[in-house]
Amino acid sequence: MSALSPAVGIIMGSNSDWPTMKAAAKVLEEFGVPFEARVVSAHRTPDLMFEYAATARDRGLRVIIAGAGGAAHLPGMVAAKTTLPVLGVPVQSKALSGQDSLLSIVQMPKGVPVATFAIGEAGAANAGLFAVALLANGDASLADRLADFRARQTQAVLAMTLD
Ligand code: RP5
Repeated sequence: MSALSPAVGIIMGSNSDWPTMKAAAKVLEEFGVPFEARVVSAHRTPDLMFEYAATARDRGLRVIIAGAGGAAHLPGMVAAKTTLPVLGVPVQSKALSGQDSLLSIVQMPKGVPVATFAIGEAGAANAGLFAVALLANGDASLADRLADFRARQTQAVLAMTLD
């Protein structure tokens, strides 16, 4: 996390989600995007969740990445209380392997969107990259770093060999 005022808020329903959500934090760190990360639960800390979402824009956040597992209402409820873009990450649950999380997050009613990512770490990393892409719209240097990242990724794949 950076000393600069955070542009991205990473929230999650439990500290058990952190091993997954760390993948988003890692991406933001790599791109030098200031962020904050904390546990905010839709069901277990509903008042905190409302306050977090309602004050997010005034605190300077530009994007919220919200991860949750099971009955994963956090991204949708946060989206209900802010007009900031909310990126939802379905955390892999034990009982249903994250299918429950995915469907809970993706099936938002018309009018309150949540951008929904893949289940687990890949989804968290992509939510981080998507946050970078959103912020890069108003930041040419960040846009250059994102283009460099893509170019390096392309080169890495082109260099792949098989036994
Ligand atoms: C959800 O319940 C959390 O997002 C987490 O994925 C799941 C399990 O939470 P813990 O029982 O590990 O705290 O609210």
